[in-house]
Amino acid sequence: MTIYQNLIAGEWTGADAVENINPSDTKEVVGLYASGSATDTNNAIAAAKAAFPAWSRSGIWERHVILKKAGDEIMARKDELGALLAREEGKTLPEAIGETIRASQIFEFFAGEALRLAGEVVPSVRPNIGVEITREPLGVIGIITPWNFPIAIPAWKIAPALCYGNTIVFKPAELVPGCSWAIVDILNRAGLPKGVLNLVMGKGSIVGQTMLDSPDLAGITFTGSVGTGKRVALSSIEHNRKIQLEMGGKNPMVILDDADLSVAVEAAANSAFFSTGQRCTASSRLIVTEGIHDRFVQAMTEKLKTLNVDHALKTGTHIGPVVDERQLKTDTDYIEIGKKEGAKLAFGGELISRDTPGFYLQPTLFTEATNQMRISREEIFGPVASVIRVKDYEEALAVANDTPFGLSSGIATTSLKHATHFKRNAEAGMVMVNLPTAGVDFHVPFGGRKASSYGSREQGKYAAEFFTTVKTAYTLA
Ligand code: UN1
Repeated sequence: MTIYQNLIAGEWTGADAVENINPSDTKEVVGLYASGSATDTNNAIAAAKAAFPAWSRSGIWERHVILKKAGDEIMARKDELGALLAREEGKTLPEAIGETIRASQIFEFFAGEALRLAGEVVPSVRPNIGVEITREPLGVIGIITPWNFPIAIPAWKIAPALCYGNTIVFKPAELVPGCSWAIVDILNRAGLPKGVLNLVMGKGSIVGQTMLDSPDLAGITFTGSVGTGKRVALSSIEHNRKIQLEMGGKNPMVILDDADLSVAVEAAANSAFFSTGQRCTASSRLIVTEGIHDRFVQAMTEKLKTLNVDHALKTGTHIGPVVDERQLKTDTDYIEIGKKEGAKLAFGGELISRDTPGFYLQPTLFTEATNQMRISREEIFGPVASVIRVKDYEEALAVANDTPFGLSSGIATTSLKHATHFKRNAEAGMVMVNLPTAGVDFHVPFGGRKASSYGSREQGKYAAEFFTTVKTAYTLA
């Protein structure tokens, strides 16, 4: 089997490789991917540093053309890349193709943004002096991405980094190197100068740690666990480095008595179980008022019976496998914890076997949960959700906000009054009314509050906050 190598200083390199395994069929090796060393990582950082002066002064048309080419190629290959994504991560083929289209759209968006870079010219408070305010690229950016969105999250960090003139050392999650390799290959062929974008696949403990220890990274943008995010933060203070962290969620979905039941069930089932619940925007706490509680639980369990858990590439699959054995163990451990804490298992909870050996788990719904239980406070990152019964809207809002996290918060209601109040008072970076908490647009800000996020927003025009630094220049006329 050929080895998909790392890209360092414009050269494909690396002989040590690991297998990329398909979670829908653990007998299938998706490919062999290089596993980089500390030396590889340091070489990549040095290459990015050497490439920065020229790239930071490159023309905006050159950046536009490269980003546009990449977006176009990703779109043209959406079925093939979507299938690769589904094979390495386990989300269903339609979800994977949708994510691939999103990645293409992100490149198209930032191709456009490259042509719209602008600053401000303002008068000084002193006579005969002019003031210019401009944005300059930050320098070498470290990009560390998680396994759950193998193409969209790399795209939404790489595209703005390049658009604003930064160079990159990119470390994708070890579980899903395939899509990352593909987009680096696409960008490399699209004409990026050597060293502007370096790919170092491999272990967090080696590649990631070497990045954290480097004084030469001006910024790190990271999506992943709270624990690793904290380590990124602490090491970055020492190096006076800018950071952008997207970490966990324990997102609430409030369902009020006046909700349209089918809208509520669609939004809750999608948020909690699609993409196998493996989204930091998933809702795992369904906070339901008394008057609709029993009808909602009944309709949810009916809905769950109709969802097929199976091989990600199989037509008709609604929920693919869990990503790997370790995540499956976390999920089943939390199911046991939920039972011990006294929540009632209303649906699922069991492993299932299919034609191929994979990590298949039923969508799992607890009822009679309280907001104090561990299953309500800790992020599980699997197809497991709990229903928490509350008296009224006021209690629902209080429970929704009573969490260490603050990424996305949803409400199902037909009341304009409650929807408006919730939008203003939900302690989250994103609020969804009559929509799933997960599934976001690519052109508007993404991010959260509290333990979910740190630093400025990702995506859309707001991405410039992280990927640039502001300069104020005064000139005597
Ligand atoms: C989405 O819900 O469409 O890791 C995106 C995550 C998020 C992305 C969610 N950063 O789940």
